Amino acid sequence: LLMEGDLRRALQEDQFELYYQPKIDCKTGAVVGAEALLRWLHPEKGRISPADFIPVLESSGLIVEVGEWLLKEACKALGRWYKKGLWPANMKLSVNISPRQFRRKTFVEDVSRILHEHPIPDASLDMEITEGVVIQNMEETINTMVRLESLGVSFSLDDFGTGYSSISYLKSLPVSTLKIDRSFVRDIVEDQNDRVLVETIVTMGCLLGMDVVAEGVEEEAQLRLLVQYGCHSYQGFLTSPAVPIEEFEAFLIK
Ligand code: G
Ligand code: G
Ligand code: NA
Ligand code: MN
Repeated sequence: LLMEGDLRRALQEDQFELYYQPKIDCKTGAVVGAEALLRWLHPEKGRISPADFIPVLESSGLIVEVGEWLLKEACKALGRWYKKGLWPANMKLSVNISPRQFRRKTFVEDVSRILHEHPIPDASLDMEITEGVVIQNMEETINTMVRLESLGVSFSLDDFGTGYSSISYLKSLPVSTLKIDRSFVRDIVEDQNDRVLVETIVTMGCLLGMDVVAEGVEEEAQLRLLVQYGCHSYQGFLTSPAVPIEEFEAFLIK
């Protein structure tokens, strides 16, 4: 059982790490961005999946501190890659923002402070949000997003298609990117229904002027279909899982 104490200690003792997974242009194979993903190496229990510990971070409120650490790490990395000429100014790094973090009263000020302390190229920070962020108060959510946009932050709607009313969010929220959940991508080669769903989501996103990213691409055959549908980019084991910063830097150099 994961205890809050374990996580508090993890934060104090630097047991968290940020891994990076590239986002790849479906047609050209070029790197077009990356997603930062949290990793935890427990001293006794080994690797623990974020799917298991993020809910505990959320319920304990520790997500605020970890989220702040994570944003700083991501901005430091961005700044460094940019200085080294590894990160074109128009490329985006995405961080996942959890509902509790997003809804914190001081979130916009916190982000603003971090961006001042760790300068990054203009418009290079993207935040992946899920509908959990929106569920409480749409007006307040939009207000927070607009204020963050004025700081140069853009938004991706994560896990698209898995929730209750995602389509209404596309209508109301200032999101520039739509991420197709990997549960839809997994079987597109074999499953006609999944093909229809993915093609429809891609078409809708394109017609709305959004960037569309497919998650969980593991095979060439899946990629070929995504290209055919006009999907812009993808993430997946076909190119690379999320990897430690040194490995990701080597990937950028290549
Ligand atoms: O990378 P992996 O498949 O192990 O991630 C499992 C889950 O944990 C995914 O749903 C992912 O969105 C979530 N996750 C990973 N890193 C972060 C993070 O930094 N913040 C939040 N809120 N969720 C994350
Ligand atoms: O919920 P979110 O989309 O943030 O989670 C991304 C999760 O998907 C991460 O845990 C990441 O490790 C995982 N992931 C990334 N690429 C692939 C893939 O090609 N196959 C599978 N099965 N998982 C993937
Ligand atoms: Na994500
Ligand atoms: Mn996702």
